[in-house]
Amino acid sequence: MQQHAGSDRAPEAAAPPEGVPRLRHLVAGEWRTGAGEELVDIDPARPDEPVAVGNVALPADLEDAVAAARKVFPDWAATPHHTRARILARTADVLEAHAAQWGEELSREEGKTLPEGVGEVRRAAEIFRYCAAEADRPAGEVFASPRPGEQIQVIHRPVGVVAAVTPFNFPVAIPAWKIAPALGYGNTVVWKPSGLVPLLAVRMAEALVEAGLPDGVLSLLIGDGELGARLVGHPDVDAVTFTGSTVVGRDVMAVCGRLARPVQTETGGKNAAAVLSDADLELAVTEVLAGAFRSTGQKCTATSRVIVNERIADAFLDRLVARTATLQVGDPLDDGVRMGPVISHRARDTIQRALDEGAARAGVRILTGGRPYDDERSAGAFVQPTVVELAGDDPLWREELFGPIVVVRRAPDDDTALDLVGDSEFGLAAAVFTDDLRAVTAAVQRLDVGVLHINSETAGADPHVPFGGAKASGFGPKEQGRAARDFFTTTTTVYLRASRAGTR
Ligand code: UN1
Repeated sequence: MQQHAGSDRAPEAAAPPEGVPRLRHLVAGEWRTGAGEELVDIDPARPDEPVAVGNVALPADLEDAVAAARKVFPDWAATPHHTRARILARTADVLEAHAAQWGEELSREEGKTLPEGVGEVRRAAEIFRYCAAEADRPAGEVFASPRPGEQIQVIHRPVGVVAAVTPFNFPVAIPAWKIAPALGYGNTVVWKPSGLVPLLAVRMAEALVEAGLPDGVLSLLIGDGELGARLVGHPDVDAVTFTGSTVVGRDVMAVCGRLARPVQTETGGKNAAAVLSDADLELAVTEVLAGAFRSTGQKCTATSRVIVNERIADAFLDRLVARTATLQVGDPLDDGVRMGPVISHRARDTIQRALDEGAARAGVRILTGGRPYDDERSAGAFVQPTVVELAGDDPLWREELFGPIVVVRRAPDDDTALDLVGDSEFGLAAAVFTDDLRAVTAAVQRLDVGVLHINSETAGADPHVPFGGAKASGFGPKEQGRAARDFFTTTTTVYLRASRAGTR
Protein backbone atom coordinates (compact mmCIF):
# COMPACT_ATOMS: atom_id res chain seq x y z
CA MET A 1 0.00 0.00 0.00
CA GLN A 2 1.24 3.43 -0.90
CA GLN A 3 2.16 5.54 2.10
CA HIS A 4 0.44 8.87 2.34
CA ALA A 5 1.37 11.99 4.26
CA GLY A 6 0.07 12.06 7.76
CA SER A 7 -0.34 8.30 8.02
CA ASP A 8 2.08 8.53 10.96
CA ARG A 9 -0.59 10.45 12.85
CA ALA A 10 -2.88 7.45 13.12
CA PRO A 11 -0.82 4.41 12.23
CA GLU A 12 -3.31 1.98 13.74
CA ALA A 13 -6.86 3.21 13.51
CA ALA A 14 -8.81 2.25 16.62
CA ALA A 15 -11.01 -0.77 16.08
CA PRO A 16 -14.70 0.17 15.94
CA PRO A 17 -17.08 -1.16 18.60
CA GLU A 18 -18.40 -4.67 17.99
CA GLY A 19 -20.71 -4.85 14.97
CA VAL A 20 -20.10 -1.24 13.88
CA PRO A 21 -18.73 -1.04 10.33
CA ARG A 22 -15.45 0.75 9.71
CA LEU A 23 -15.49 3.44 7.06
CA ARG A 24 -13.01 3.18 4.21
CA HIS A 25 -11.90 5.24 1.28
CA LEU A 26 -11.36 3.82 -2.17
CA VAL A 27 -8.24 5.31 -3.70
CA ALA A 28 -6.61 4.09 -6.89
CA GLY A 29 -8.18 0.66 -6.47
CA GLU A 30 -7.22 0.12 -2.84
CA TRP A 31 -9.28 0.45 0.30
CA ARG A 32 -7.67 2.82 2.78
CA THR A 33 -8.73 3.37 6.36
CA GLY A 34 -7.85 7.06 6.23
CA ALA A 35 -5.51 8.87 8.56
CA GLY A 36 -7.31 12.15 9.10
CA GLU A 37 -9.61 13.18 11.95
CA GLU A 38 -11.88 10.59 13.48
CA LEU A 39 -15.36 10.47 11.98
CA VAL A 40 -18.35 9.03 13.81
CA ASP A 41 -21.40 8.40 11.66
CA ILE A 42 -24.36 9.26 13.92
CA ASP A 43 -27.87 7.84 13.88
CA PRO A 44 -29.94 11.03 14.26
CA ALA A 45 -32.77 9.06 15.89
CA ARG A 46 -30.43 7.37 18.39
CA PRO A 47 -27.42 9.63 18.78
CA ASP A 48 -25.72 7.25 21.19
CA GLU A 49 -25.50 4.45 18.64
CA PRO A 50 -22.84 5.03 15.99
CA VAL A 51 -23.76 3.66 12.57
CA ALA A 52 -20.14 3.50 11.42
CA VAL A 53 -16.79 4.96 12.45
CA GLY A 54 -13.62 5.88 10.64
CA ASN A 55 -11.14 8.58 9.81
CA VAL A 56 -11.47 11.20 7.12
CA ALA A 57 -9.23 11.22 4.07
CA LEU A 58 -6.16 13.45 3.85
CA PRO A 59 -5.17 15.77 1.02
CA ALA A 60 -2.55 13.18 0.04
CA ASP A 61 -5.34 10.65 -0.58
CA LEU A 62 -7.00 13.19 -2.84
CA GLU A 63 -3.78 13.64 -4.79
CA ASP A 64 -3.51 9.89 -5.28
CA ALA A 65 -7.15 9.61 -6.29
CA VAL A 66 -6.98 12.36 -8.90
CA ALA A 67 -3.66 11.05 -10.24
CA ALA A 68 -5.14 7.57 -10.62
CA ALA A 69 -8.28 8.93 -12.31
CA ARG A 70 -6.09 10.82 -14.78
CA LYS A 71 -3.85 7.81 -15.43
CA VAL A 72 -6.61 5.31 -16.15
CA PHE A 73 -8.85 7.72 -18.05
CA PRO A 74 -7.57 6.90 -21.58
CA ASP A 75 -8.04 3.16 -21.05
CA TRP A 76 -11.48 3.55 -19.55
CA ALA A 77 -12.55 5.96 -22.31
CA ALA A 78 -11.35 3.42 -24.88
CA THR A 79 -13.07 0.48 -23.19
CA PRO A 80 -15.87 -0.83 -25.44
CA HIS A 81 -19.17 0.67 -24.39
CA HIS A 82 -20.71 -2.75 -23.80
CA THR A 83 -18.01 -3.57 -21.27
CA ARG A 84 -18.67 -0.34 -19.42
CA ALA A 85 -22.42 -0.94 -19.60
CA ARG A 86 -22.04 -4.47 -18.22
CA ILE A 87 -20.28 -3.08 -15.15
CA LEU A 88 -23.10 -0.57 -14.60
CA ALA A 89 -25.72 -3.31 -14.99
CA ARG A 90 -23.86 -5.56 -12.56
CA THR A 91 -23.65 -2.68 -10.09
CA ALA A 92 -27.43 -2.42 -10.33
CA ASP A 93 -27.70 -6.13 -9.49
CA VAL A 94 -25.39 -5.80 -6.47
CA LEU A 95 -27.34 -2.79 -5.17
CA GLU A 96 -30.61 -4.64 -5.66
CA ALA A 97 -29.30 -7.74 -3.88
CA HIS A 98 -28.29 -5.65 -0.86
CA ALA A 99 -31.32 -3.35 -0.84
CA ALA A 100 -32.68 -4.63 2.47
CA GLN A 101 -29.43 -4.36 4.43
CA TRP A 102 -28.09 -1.19 2.84
CA GLY A 103 -31.54 0.40 2.92
CA GLU A 104 -31.64 -0.15 6.66
CA GLU A 105 -28.17 1.34 7.05
CA LEU A 106 -29.31 4.29 4.95
CA SER A 107 -32.31 4.86 7.21
CA ARG A 108 -30.09 4.68 10.26
CA GLU A 109 -27.51 7.15 9.08
CA GLU A 110 -29.81 9.55 7.21
CA GLY A 111 -33.05 9.28 9.15
CA LYS A 112 -35.57 8.59 6.38
CA THR A 113 -38.04 5.76 7.00
CA LEU A 114 -37.09 2.17 6.23
CA PRO A 115 -39.35 1.87 3.16
CA GLU A 116 -37.79 5.09 1.85
CA GLY A 117 -34.27 3.84 2.63
CA VAL A 118 -34.79 0.49 0.90
CA GLY A 119 -36.64 2.26 -1.90
CA GLU A 120 -33.71 4.58 -2.44
CA VAL A 121 -31.23 1.73 -2.84
CA ARG A 122 -33.59 0.17 -5.40
CA ARG A 123 -33.90 3.53 -7.11
CA ALA A 124 -30.11 3.75 -7.37
CA ALA A 125 -30.15 0.29 -8.99
CA GLU A 126 -32.74 1.51 -11.54
CA ILE A 127 -30.55 4.50 -12.36
CA PHE A 128 -27.53 2.25 -12.99
CA ARG A 129 -29.69 -0.02 -15.14
CA TYR A 130 -30.97 2.92 -17.16
CA CYS A 131 -27.44 4.22 -17.71
CA ALA A 132 -26.25 0.77 -18.77
CA ALA A 133 -28.94 0.66 -21.44
CA GLU A 134 -27.97 4.16 -22.64
CA ALA A 135 -24.74 2.71 -23.99
CA ASP A 136 -26.48 1.55 -27.16
CA ARG A 137 -27.91 4.96 -28.00
CA PRO A 138 -26.49 6.93 -30.93
CA ALA A 139 -23.05 8.32 -30.10
CA GLY A 140 -23.49 11.45 -32.16
CA GLU A 141 -25.06 12.96 -35.23
CA VAL A 142 -24.28 13.13 -38.91
CA PHE A 143 -24.98 16.24 -40.99
CA ALA A 144 -24.86 16.87 -44.71
CA SER A 145 -22.07 19.11 -45.92
CA PRO A 146 -22.46 22.03 -48.32
CA ARG A 147 -19.26 20.76 -50.01
CA PRO A 148 -19.20 17.75 -52.33
CA GLY A 149 -17.73 14.51 -51.02
CA GLU A 150 -17.86 15.63 -47.41
CA GLN A 151 -19.87 14.62 -44.36
CA ILE A 152 -20.03 16.37 -41.01
CA GLN A 153 -20.12 14.29 -37.85
CA VAL A 154 -20.71 15.47 -34.33
CA ILE A 155 -19.16 12.92 -32.02
CA HIS A 156 -19.45 12.77 -28.25
CA ARG A 157 -16.35 12.17 -26.20
CA PRO A 158 -15.94 11.85 -22.42
CA VAL A 159 -14.87 14.99 -20.58
CA GLY A 160 -12.09 13.37 -18.52
CA VAL A 161 -11.75 13.36 -14.74
CA VAL A 162 -15.05 14.30 -13.11
CA ALA A 163 -15.30 15.51 -9.50
CA ALA A 164 -18.62 14.55 -7.90
CA VAL A 165 -19.68 16.24 -4.66
CA THR A 166 -22.92 14.91 -3.21
CA PRO A 167 -25.25 15.81 -0.31
CA PHE A 168 -26.58 13.88 2.67
CA ASN A 169 -30.25 13.65 1.76
CA PHE A 170 -30.07 11.01 -0.97
CA PRO A 171 -26.97 9.05 0.02
CA VAL A 172 -27.12 6.69 -2.99
CA ALA A 173 -29.67 8.01 -5.50
CA ILE A 174 -27.93 11.32 -6.19
CA PRO A 175 -24.46 9.72 -6.35
CA ALA A 176 -25.95 7.12 -8.70
CA TRP A 177 -27.31 9.71 -11.09
CA LYS A 178 -23.95 11.44 -11.22
CA ILE A 179 -21.56 8.49 -11.17
CA ALA A 180 -23.46 6.08 -13.44
CA PRO A 181 -23.71 8.43 -16.44
CA ALA A 182 -20.22 9.81 -15.84
CA LEU A 183 -18.75 6.29 -15.99
CA GLY A 184 -21.08 5.13 -18.75
CA TYR A 185 -19.91 7.92 -21.05
CA GLY A 186 -16.28 6.99 -20.38
CA ASN A 187 -15.18 9.44 -17.68
CA THR A 188 -13.31 8.64 -14.50
CA VAL A 189 -14.66 9.97 -11.21
CA VAL A 190 -13.38 11.19 -7.87
CA TRP A 191 -16.28 11.31 -5.44
CA LYS A 192 -16.59 13.26 -2.19
CA PRO A 193 -19.94 12.48 -0.53
CA SER A 194 -21.34 14.32 2.46
CA GLY A 195 -19.48 13.28 5.61
CA LEU A 196 -22.90 12.83 7.25
CA VAL A 197 -23.74 9.72 5.21
CA PRO A 198 -20.41 7.99 4.62
CA LEU A 199 -21.54 4.39 5.07
CA LEU A 200 -23.84 4.30 2.05
CA ALA A 201 -21.07 5.88 0.00
CA VAL A 202 -18.82 2.98 0.99
CA ARG A 203 -21.60 0.55 0.05
CA MET A 204 -22.00 2.06 -3.38
CA ALA A 205 -18.26 1.97 -4.01
CA GLU A 206 -18.25 -1.66 -2.85
CA ALA A 207 -21.01 -2.42 -5.37
CA LEU A 208 -18.97 -0.92 -8.21
CA VAL A 209 -15.83 -2.80 -7.18
CA GLU A 210 -17.78 -6.06 -6.94
CA ALA A 211 -19.22 -5.36 -10.38
CA GLY A 212 -15.69 -5.29 -11.80
CA LEU A 213 -14.90 -1.59 -12.12
CA PRO A 214 -11.18 -1.31 -12.93
CA ASP A 215 -8.86 0.25 -10.34
CA GLY A 216 -8.77 4.03 -10.21
CA VAL A 217 -11.83 4.60 -12.42
CA LEU A 218 -13.77 5.64 -9.33
CA SER A 219 -12.20 6.89 -6.14
CA LEU A 220 -14.20 7.62 -3.00
CA LEU A 221 -12.92 10.07 -0.41
CA ILE A 222 -14.85 10.72 2.77
CA GLY A 223 -14.15 14.07 4.28
CA ASP A 224 -15.41 17.53 5.10
CA GLY A 225 -16.14 20.61 3.02
CA GLU A 226 -12.49 21.53 2.93
CA LEU A 227 -11.64 18.29 1.15
CA GLY A 228 -14.53 18.92 -1.21
CA ALA A 229 -13.20 22.40 -1.98
CA ARG A 230 -9.74 20.98 -2.72
CA LEU A 231 -11.27 18.47 -5.09
CA VAL A 232 -13.40 21.07 -6.89
CA GLY A 233 -10.38 23.34 -7.43
CA HIS A 234 -7.86 20.58 -8.15
CA PRO A 235 -5.81 21.46 -11.25
CA ASP A 236 -6.24 18.00 -12.75
CA VAL A 237 -10.03 17.82 -12.59
CA ASP A 238 -11.89 18.43 -15.87
CA ALA A 239 -15.50 18.94 -14.72
CA VAL A 240 -17.45 19.27 -11.47
CA THR A 241 -20.92 18.00 -10.68
CA PHE A 242 -22.34 19.25 -7.39
CA THR A 243 -25.57 18.87 -5.46
CA GLY A 244 -25.94 20.68 -2.15
CA SER A 245 -26.67 24.02 -0.60
CA THR A 246 -27.08 27.19 -2.62
CA VAL A 247 -24.27 28.91 -0.71
CA VAL A 248 -21.71 26.18 -1.35
CA GLY A 249 -23.01 25.75 -4.91
CA ARG A 250 -22.20 29.40 -5.60
CA ASP A 251 -18.65 28.91 -4.30
CA VAL A 252 -18.27 25.86 -6.51
CA MET A 253 -19.48 27.87 -9.51
CA ALA A 254 -17.10 30.72 -8.67
CA VAL A 255 -14.09 28.40 -8.46
CA CYS A 256 -15.04 26.63 -11.68
CA GLY A 257 -15.68 29.97 -13.36
CA ARG A 258 -12.18 31.15 -12.52
CA LEU A 259 -10.74 27.91 -13.83
CA ALA A 260 -13.04 27.87 -16.90
CA ARG A 261 -14.11 24.40 -15.82
CA PRO A 262 -17.49 22.92 -16.78
CA VAL A 263 -19.75 22.82 -13.75
CA GLN A 264 -23.21 21.58 -12.97
CA THR A 265 -24.86 22.56 -9.69
CA GLU A 266 -28.15 21.46 -8.25
CA THR A 267 -28.93 23.50 -5.18
CA GLY A 268 -31.81 24.87 -3.14
CA GLY A 269 -35.54 24.99 -3.56
CA LYS A 270 -38.59 26.57 -1.98
CA ASN A 271 -41.11 24.61 -3.97
CA ALA A 272 -44.72 25.63 -4.07
CA ALA A 273 -47.93 23.70 -4.57
CA ALA A 274 -50.87 25.77 -5.84
CA VAL A 275 -54.23 24.36 -4.88
CA LEU A 276 -56.71 25.97 -7.26
CA SER A 277 -60.45 26.44 -6.82
CA ASP A 278 -61.50 23.23 -8.60
CA ALA A 279 -58.80 21.02 -6.99
CA ASP A 280 -59.55 17.53 -5.74
CA LEU A 281 -58.94 18.37 -2.09
CA GLU A 282 -58.29 14.86 -0.84
CA LEU A 283 -55.70 14.31 -3.55
CA ALA A 284 -54.10 17.70 -2.95
CA VAL A 285 -53.80 17.08 0.79
CA THR A 286 -52.32 13.61 0.28
CA GLU A 287 -49.78 14.88 -2.23
CA VAL A 288 -48.82 17.93 -0.19
CA LEU A 289 -48.27 15.70 2.85
CA ALA A 290 -46.02 13.43 0.82
CA GLY A 291 -44.13 16.34 -0.72
CA ALA A 292 -43.69 18.15 2.57
CA PHE A 293 -42.92 15.35 5.00
CA ARG A 294 -41.40 12.36 3.21
CA SER A 295 -37.67 12.28 3.89
CA THR A 296 -38.58 14.66 6.73
CA GLY A 297 -38.83 17.45 4.19
CA GLN A 298 -35.14 17.14 3.40
CA LYS A 299 -35.40 17.16 -0.36
CA CYS A 300 -34.52 20.07 -2.54
CA THR A 301 -37.77 19.14 -4.30
CA ALA A 302 -39.85 19.09 -1.09
CA THR A 303 -43.11 21.02 -0.96
CA SER A 304 -42.35 23.88 1.40
CA ARG A 305 -44.91 26.46 0.24
CA VAL A 306 -48.59 26.01 -0.48
CA ILE A 307 -50.87 28.60 -2.04
CA VAL A 308 -54.52 27.82 -1.76
CA ASN A 309 -57.44 29.59 -3.37
CA GLU A 310 -59.36 31.45 -0.66
CA ARG A 311 -62.63 29.78 -1.68
CA ILE A 312 -61.45 26.33 -0.61
CA ALA A 313 -58.78 27.35 1.89
CA ASP A 314 -60.62 26.45 5.10
CA ALA A 315 -61.65 23.02 3.87
CA PHE A 316 -58.14 22.31 2.58
CA LEU A 317 -56.37 23.55 5.71
CA ASP A 318 -58.67 21.62 8.05
CA ARG A 319 -57.74 18.37 6.34
CA LEU A 320 -54.05 19.21 5.97
CA VAL A 321 -53.70 20.16 9.62
CA ALA A 322 -55.64 17.11 10.86
CA ARG A 323 -53.51 14.71 8.86
CA THR A 324 -50.25 16.45 9.74
CA ALA A 325 -51.07 16.36 13.45
CA THR A 326 -51.61 12.59 13.36
CA LEU A 327 -48.55 11.74 11.28
CA GLN A 328 -46.55 9.13 13.12
CA VAL A 329 -43.06 10.47 13.87
CA GLY A 330 -40.38 8.29 15.41
CA ASP A 331 -37.49 5.94 14.84
CA PRO A 332 -37.35 5.45 11.08
CA LEU A 333 -36.86 1.70 11.51
CA ASP A 334 -40.10 1.27 13.44
CA ASP A 335 -43.18 -0.11 11.71
CA GLY A 336 -45.82 2.45 10.91
CA VAL A 337 -43.52 5.45 11.35
CA ARG A 338 -44.13 7.93 8.55
CA MET A 339 -41.43 10.45 9.38
CA GLY A 340 -38.02 10.18 11.03
CA PRO A 341 -35.63 12.80 12.38
CA VAL A 342 -33.75 15.46 10.44
CA ILE A 343 -30.10 14.74 9.69
CA SER A 344 -28.51 16.19 12.82
CA HIS A 345 -29.12 17.95 16.08
CA ARG A 346 -27.59 21.04 14.56
CA ALA A 347 -30.14 20.98 11.74
CA ARG A 348 -32.93 20.41 14.27
CA ASP A 349 -31.86 23.43 16.30
CA THR A 350 -31.50 25.69 13.26
CA ILE A 351 -34.99 24.79 12.05
CA GLN A 352 -36.48 25.20 15.52
CA ARG A 353 -34.86 28.62 15.89
CA ALA A 354 -36.30 29.77 12.55
CA LEU A 355 -39.75 28.61 13.69
CA ASP A 356 -39.47 30.27 17.08
CA GLU A 357 -38.38 33.55 15.51
CA GLY A 358 -41.12 33.28 12.91
CA ALA A 359 -43.82 32.60 15.49
CA ALA A 360 -42.98 35.90 17.18
CA ARG A 361 -43.65 37.91 14.01
CA ALA A 362 -46.99 39.42 13.04
CA GLY A 363 -48.77 37.51 10.26
CA VAL A 364 -47.27 34.14 11.21
CA ARG A 365 -49.61 31.54 12.70
CA ILE A 366 -48.51 28.01 13.50
CA LEU A 367 -51.47 25.74 12.73
CA THR A 368 -49.88 22.50 13.95
CA GLY A 369 -46.44 21.41 15.16
CA GLY A 370 -43.79 24.04 15.65
CA ARG A 371 -42.61 23.04 19.11
CA PRO A 372 -39.71 20.83 20.21
CA TYR A 373 -40.66 17.34 21.38
CA ASP A 374 -40.73 16.95 25.14
CA ASP A 375 -40.98 13.14 25.17
CA GLU A 376 -38.33 10.49 24.43
CA ARG A 377 -37.92 11.97 20.96
CA SER A 378 -36.18 15.00 22.46
CA ALA A 379 -32.96 12.94 22.53
CA GLY A 380 -33.02 12.53 18.76
CA ALA A 381 -32.93 15.13 15.99
CA PHE A 382 -36.70 15.27 15.68
CA VAL A 383 -38.69 18.24 14.43
CA GLN A 384 -42.48 18.25 14.52
CA PRO A 385 -44.21 18.20 11.15
CA THR A 386 -45.38 21.78 11.02
CA VAL A 387 -47.94 23.79 9.06
CA VAL A 388 -47.65 27.56 9.27
CA GLU A 389 -50.12 30.03 7.84
CA LEU A 390 -48.69 33.31 6.60
CA ALA A 391 -50.72 36.45 6.07
CA GLY A 392 -48.21 37.73 3.53
CA ASP A 393 -44.50 37.86 2.78
CA ASP A 394 -42.19 36.63 5.51
CA PRO A 395 -38.71 35.08 5.83
CA LEU A 396 -40.47 31.72 6.27
CA TRP A 397 -41.91 32.23 2.79
CA ARG A 398 -38.46 32.80 1.27
CA GLU A 399 -35.84 30.81 3.14
CA GLU A 400 -35.25 27.13 2.57
CA LEU A 401 -35.41 25.37 5.94
CA PHE A 402 -34.76 21.83 4.69
CA GLY A 403 -37.04 20.24 7.23
CA PRO A 404 -40.68 19.20 7.76
CA ILE A 405 -42.11 22.71 7.57
CA VAL A 406 -44.73 23.86 5.11
CA VAL A 407 -45.97 27.44 4.91
CA VAL A 408 -49.38 28.29 3.46
CA ARG A 409 -50.82 31.47 1.98
CA ARG A 410 -54.32 32.17 0.73
CA ALA A 411 -54.78 33.67 -2.71
CA PRO A 412 -57.87 35.65 -3.77
CA ASP A 413 -58.04 33.81 -7.11
CA ASP A 414 -56.30 31.11 -9.17
CA ASP A 415 -54.31 33.58 -11.20
CA THR A 416 -52.78 35.16 -8.12
CA ALA A 417 -52.04 31.68 -6.78
CA LEU A 418 -49.90 30.97 -9.86
CA ASP A 419 -48.15 34.32 -9.48
CA LEU A 420 -47.25 33.43 -5.91
CA VAL A 421 -45.74 30.12 -7.04
CA GLY A 422 -43.21 32.17 -8.98
CA ASP A 423 -42.54 34.53 -6.07
CA SER A 424 -39.21 32.96 -5.07
CA GLU A 425 -35.55 33.24 -5.93
CA PHE A 426 -35.66 29.47 -6.49
CA GLY A 427 -37.15 27.57 -9.40
CA LEU A 428 -36.69 23.86 -8.91
CA ALA A 429 -40.13 22.25 -8.73
CA ALA A 430 -43.78 23.25 -8.49
CA ALA A 431 -47.12 21.48 -8.31
CA VAL A 432 -50.51 22.70 -9.46
CA PHE A 433 -53.71 20.98 -8.37
CA THR A 434 -56.45 21.54 -10.92
CA ASP A 435 -58.23 19.94 -13.85
CA ASP A 436 -58.84 23.27 -15.52
CA LEU A 437 -57.04 23.14 -18.84
CA ARG A 438 -56.69 26.91 -18.99
CA ALA A 439 -54.98 26.99 -15.60
CA VAL A 440 -52.71 24.08 -16.57
CA THR A 441 -51.73 25.82 -19.80
CA ALA A 442 -51.04 29.05 -17.91
CA ALA A 443 -48.90 27.17 -15.38
CA VAL A 444 -46.86 25.43 -18.08
CA GLN A 445 -46.25 28.71 -19.87
CA ARG A 446 -45.66 30.98 -16.90
CA LEU A 447 -43.84 29.06 -14.22
CA ASP A 448 -40.08 29.29 -14.42
CA VAL A 449 -39.28 25.93 -12.83
CA GLY A 450 -37.22 22.94 -13.88
CA VAL A 451 -39.88 20.41 -12.87
CA LEU A 452 -43.65 20.94 -12.94
CA HIS A 453 -46.20 18.50 -11.55
CA ILE A 454 -49.88 18.70 -12.38
CA ASN A 455 -51.87 16.94 -9.63
CA SER A 456 -48.87 15.30 -7.97
CA GLU A 457 -46.35 16.25 -5.29
CA THR A 458 -43.37 18.46 -6.10
CA ALA A 459 -40.77 15.77 -5.33
CA GLY A 460 -39.63 12.92 -7.54
CA ALA A 461 -37.25 12.51 -10.45
CA ASP A 462 -37.40 9.64 -12.95
CA PRO A 463 -34.09 8.39 -14.33
CA HIS A 464 -34.98 8.81 -18.01
CA VAL A 465 -35.98 12.49 -18.04
CA PRO A 466 -34.05 15.69 -17.30
CA PHE A 467 -33.89 16.92 -13.74
CA GLY A 468 -32.71 20.28 -12.48
CA GLY A 469 -33.88 23.74 -11.64
CA ALA A 470 -34.25 27.29 -12.87
CA LYS A 471 -33.16 30.55 -11.22
CA ALA A 472 -31.12 30.04 -8.01
CA SER A 473 -31.91 26.29 -7.95
CA GLY A 474 -29.32 25.16 -10.42
CA PHE A 475 -26.72 26.00 -12.99
CA GLY A 476 -25.40 24.20 -16.03
CA PRO A 477 -26.79 21.27 -17.99
CA LYS A 478 -29.55 19.27 -16.34
CA GLU A 479 -29.02 15.85 -14.81
CA GLN A 480 -30.48 12.46 -15.72
CA GLY A 481 -32.03 11.15 -18.90
CA ARG A 482 -30.42 12.20 -22.16
CA ALA A 483 -29.62 15.55 -20.57
CA ALA A 484 -26.78 13.84 -18.69
CA ARG A 485 -24.89 13.47 -21.96
CA ASP A 486 -24.69 17.27 -22.30
CA PHE A 487 -22.62 17.49 -19.18
CA PHE A 488 -20.65 14.26 -19.17
CA THR A 489 -19.49 14.49 -22.76
CA THR A 490 -17.97 17.10 -24.97
CA THR A 491 -18.40 17.14 -28.73
CA THR A 492 -16.03 17.26 -31.63
CA THR A 493 -17.41 18.38 -34.97
CA VAL A 494 -15.65 16.35 -37.63
CA TYR A 495 -15.53 17.58 -41.23
CA LEU A 496 -14.86 14.32 -42.96
CA ARG A 497 -13.80 13.78 -46.52
CA ALA A 498 -11.43 11.52 -48.37
CA SER A 499 -8.38 13.09 -49.96
CA ARG A 500 -9.60 12.00 -53.39
CA ALA A 501 -13.12 11.65 -54.62
CA GLY A 502 -14.22 8.07 -54.22
CA THR A 503 -13.71 5.93 -57.30
CA ARG A 504 -15.73 2.94 -56.23
C1 UN1 B 1 -36.54 13.51 -5.55
O1 UN1 B 1 -37.33 14.43 -5.43
O2 UN1 B 1 -36.89 12.33 -5.46
O3 UN1 B 1 -31.46 16.99 -3.24
C2 UN1 B 1 -35.14 13.76 -5.85
C3 UN1 B 1 -32.59 16.74 -3.68
C4 UN1 B 1 -32.73 16.52 -5.17
C5 UN1 B 1 -33.23 15.21 -5.52
C6 UN1 B 1 -34.68 15.07 -5.36
N1 UN1 B 1 -31.44 16.69 -5.76
O4 UN1 B 1 -33.52 16.66 -2.94
